[in-house]
Amino acid sequence: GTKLIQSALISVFSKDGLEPIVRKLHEQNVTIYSTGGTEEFINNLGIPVVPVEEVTSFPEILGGRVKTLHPKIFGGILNRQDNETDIAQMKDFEIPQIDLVIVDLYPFEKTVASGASEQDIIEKIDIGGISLIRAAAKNFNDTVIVASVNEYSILFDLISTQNGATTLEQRKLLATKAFHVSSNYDTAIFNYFNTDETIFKASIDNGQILRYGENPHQKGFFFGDFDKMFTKVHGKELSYNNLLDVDAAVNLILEFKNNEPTFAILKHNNACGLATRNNMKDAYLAALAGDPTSAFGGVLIANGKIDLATANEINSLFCEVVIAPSYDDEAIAVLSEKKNRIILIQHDVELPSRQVRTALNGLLIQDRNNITDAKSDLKVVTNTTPTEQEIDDLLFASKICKNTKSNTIVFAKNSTLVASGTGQTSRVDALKQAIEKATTFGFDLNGAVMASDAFFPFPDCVEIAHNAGITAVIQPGGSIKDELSINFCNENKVAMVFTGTRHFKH
Ligand code: 93A
Repeated sequence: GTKLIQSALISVFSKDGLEPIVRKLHEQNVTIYSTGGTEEFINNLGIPVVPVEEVTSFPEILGGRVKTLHPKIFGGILNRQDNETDIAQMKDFEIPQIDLVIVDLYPFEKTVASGASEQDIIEKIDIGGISLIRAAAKNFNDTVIVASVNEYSILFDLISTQNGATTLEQRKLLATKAFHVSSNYDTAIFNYFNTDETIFKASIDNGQILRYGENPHQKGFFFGDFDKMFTKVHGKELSYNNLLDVDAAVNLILEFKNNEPTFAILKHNNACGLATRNNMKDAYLAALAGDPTSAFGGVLIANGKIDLATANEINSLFCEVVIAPSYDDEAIAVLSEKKNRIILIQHDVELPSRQVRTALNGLLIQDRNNITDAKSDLKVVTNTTPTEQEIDDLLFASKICKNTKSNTIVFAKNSTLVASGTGQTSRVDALKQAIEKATTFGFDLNGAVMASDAFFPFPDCVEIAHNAGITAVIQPGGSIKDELSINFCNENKVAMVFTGTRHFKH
């Protein structure tokens, strides 16, 4: 429950911001213990302070390396106030109670950054301070820890408005912040020493060493629990690129989890074929027809069981990986005829809710894009309304679009990916690529629909699409020039729906 601060140990490297805190503590009659430089600072403010040496009956030694490291100090911080043995020992050994610990650690990172010598840097590895922080944070049940200047304002409020009373919840929050400080501090020390790649290797015990990274001259590792997501039935070890493709495939097929039999073929993380049919073999054949050239060496994924008939068809294709939730035994036997082909059984496991990648000298983290456009999200913005079939195809195309590299344009017709433009620097280029591909593989675009991952800044896309035969369009909307695209569609009887959701993927 609630505890009152009646005593405090203050040991700070930087004295900045300390004065108002010390004055407030003094106002509340808090007994203050302190180390060398901090004690001198408090003394100079004319505020009474007890040197730790007086508590420990031991001087600061080894040039300051040992100041607070003493049972009388750590006993005062770590004792449990509801434990009878602790209470008795506190009495026996004349250990003073310490309710609050304020620490500002030796500036290790700053010293490294200043280009100081190794010996100077080593001297700035704080031992006593980090121990004080960890001890007080561990005992948050009884002790308040302020491990950084950033928490001074919280502390100041506590002493001013609550007269130094703290709740368990407040102490636990401060302890959490304190462990964040201590873990960052130790990480900085590790990073300073860790110049040797062998330590990097040793530190990735939980990571899997891949044959190489994206290219043979790059090292590669995978951190994750592959076996939780898949059972590998057959084939060679997965490469860095295989894993990226499998990731893209799994994300894509998730969109069609509860659909009729759906089959997708991916290359370089993008779908080059995808179709839904009433049986898996037909779905596969339709996916393959989407782009038989790209399918060579691709990653194949099904949303349901792969049976013998499907496996027989797949067998004549050179492909890297086949993924499905289940297989007929004969299907596995057929697919295993190729020695290197990787066959995975996908388990029903949720993917992480956050995505991480490096950027510059740090990380970018974001939530997964977990919005799948649904019928209820669609706002028809044209005079022409899409037919039921077109609506199905628009939503189908949008699911593929969302899982394709931006800028992207996806054409679909009758639950089949007809063609797409992927990863282009302009939307018009993506559109032209899609038209070119559809033409190459003999598709008739009349009556096909178009999905775009982001809005059209100009009406040129709907114009080009209409001329190619597209009759319905799905896009987020939101351009200041939306009206121009809408007008063009109205004049040419093209249906267009807005979703309100952008689906960039970079
Ligand atoms: O050298 S230490 O690791 N040994 C200690 O026992 C110890 N106790 C506190 N450094 C120690 N400290 C650190 O001293 C604190 O973390 C703080 O940064 C600094 C405060 O010293 P002073 O009060 O003498 O300025």
